[in-house]
Amino acid sequence: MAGIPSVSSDPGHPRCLDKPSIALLVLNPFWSANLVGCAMPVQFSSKLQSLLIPSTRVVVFTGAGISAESGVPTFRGQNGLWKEFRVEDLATPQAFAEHPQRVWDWYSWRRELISRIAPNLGHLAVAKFERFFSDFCVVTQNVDGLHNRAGNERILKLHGDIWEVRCVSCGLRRMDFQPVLLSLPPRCECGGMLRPGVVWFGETLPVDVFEQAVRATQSCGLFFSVGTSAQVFPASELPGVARQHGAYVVEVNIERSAAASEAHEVLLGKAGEILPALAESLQGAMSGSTPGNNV
Ligand code: BJW
Ligand code: ZN
Repeated sequence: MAGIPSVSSDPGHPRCLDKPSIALLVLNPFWSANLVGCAMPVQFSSKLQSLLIPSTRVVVFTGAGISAESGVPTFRGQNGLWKEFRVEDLATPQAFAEHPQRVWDWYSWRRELISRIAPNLGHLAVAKFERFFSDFCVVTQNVDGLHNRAGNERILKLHGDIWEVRCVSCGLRRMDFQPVLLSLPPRCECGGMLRPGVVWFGETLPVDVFEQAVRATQSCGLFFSVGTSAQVFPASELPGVARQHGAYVVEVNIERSAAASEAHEVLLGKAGEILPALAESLQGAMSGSTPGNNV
């Protein structure tokens, strides 16, 4: 990926965090205290612990919150993009039809920002999950490509990819990783205008990708919903679908989301702190040690 720094070049994310800031709310009454790795205690239920075995089918569903600790702004909330920008000016097909330059300026700014940052400990933990669980996929609403850069391969991108460009005339799609595009709006070889390869409000999600996401959600045994407000349809339905089909649903978020009521267990805290703790617990399972012994 030309122009994008690799994971290993990122010195900004220490392995252990000095000041643990996690407050955990565990809704399942049958929970055990497990202290894992680093300095930070993370507690989760014995039910969740029992599912952290390679044969469990796992889906990790992610939203903007997992990238927040890398420096990618979220959409909603105090410092969210929608506080500063209007959705209808930037993230609808109508906005692009009427003001392509304005829309591209915004995407160009975001591409440049994302090109300068790196996956964080949360992304890296999700990449460890993929190596541990034999049936695993990431279903992400994020367009930033940070799961790819963290090393995940099985990724279903519901809202497209900010690094993809698509011709509005001939339909050609290609990846373009240049952080700064030379002329905006960029043009296709056919002369048509290129648009960002993302899904805007009012547009249909890529049907095959969404179908695969629903199938994976319906058949998994453990479903993590990480860093999403679960306010955007149809992605917001997935935690409920997972629960209806028998999965154990775990939310990881700094606050309860609209989908928290679908979760069996809510782990309140930063994804970049909770997910690495879970990943360390997997390593304990691999080596046969008990995570509780790490105290
Ligand atoms: C942390 C953390 C940390 C922070 N650790 N956690 C009325 C009018 C018109 C349309 C509609 C309508 N009502 C419903 C609709 C449909 C519409 C919709 O849902 N609108 C609602 C907003 C009302 N949906 C659509 O139009 C979709 N298409 C559609 O429905 O087509 C029909 C269809 C039907 C059935 C099947 C298939 C299709 C398309 C939606 C496209 C969304 N596009 C965007 C932009 C993508 C491109 C880009 O990036 O520019 O996608 S909008 C934006 O929201 C982006 C995100 O992917 C998406 C979800 O946001 P997300 O990820 O949840 O982020 P936030 O910011 O909301 O939340 C962050 C969370 O992280 C918070 O909870 C924090 O607490 C947490 N957090 N730091 C852990 N460190
Ligand atoms: Zn074209």
